[in-house]
Amino acid sequence: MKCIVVLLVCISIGWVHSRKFLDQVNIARSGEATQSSTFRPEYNAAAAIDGNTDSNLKMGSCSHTGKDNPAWWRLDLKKRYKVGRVVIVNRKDCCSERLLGAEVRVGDSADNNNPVCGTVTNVSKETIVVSCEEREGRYVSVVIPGREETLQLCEVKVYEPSDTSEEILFGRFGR
Ligand SMILES: *[C@@H]1O[C@H](CO)[C@@H](O)[C@H](O)[C@H]1NC(C)=O
Ligand SMILES: [Ca+2]
Repeated sequence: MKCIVVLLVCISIGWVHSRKFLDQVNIARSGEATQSSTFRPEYNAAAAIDGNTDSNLKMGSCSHTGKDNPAWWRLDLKKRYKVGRVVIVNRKDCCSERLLGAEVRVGDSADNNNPVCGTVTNVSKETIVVSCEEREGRYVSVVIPGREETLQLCEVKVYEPSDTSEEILFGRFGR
């Protein structure tokens, strides 16, 4: 009996450690998204957190604002998290250059006035990874500063820093 318990504990620890690298939880999926304006109803802010990374706007899974200054998209994570990586899937069928200069901001201010943790500098990549270096906050915003622009996001994924394996484990079963 003791042997089995020890074995199960070992298997669980191994499982947690492999999960840490293989299958981190995308915490964006349980948040709520809003944006500066919505070009068409099907291009609403939630399309960027629907779990579908299709980068063709016509497939109906990208958010798309009108021409705003600044254009912004904001995710409310509902509670404070340490944010590790933010992964952005840009629109690819057209107009990917519109995202150039977009800032990822993380913090507790609900009006996008949070510290910048990364800027989009290369729009030829469909998938853009921004490292937020464990900045803590309830809100993750993508803002295009300084010009009138259209903001399109086909998916935004948010991950906690990869060393918080306990949070990932309990996050999986606690929600
Ligand atoms: C931008 O990304 C593309 C595709 O990954 C790459 O080929 C190119 O070298 C990058 N440009 C810069 C300036 O980093
Ligand atoms: Ca999507």
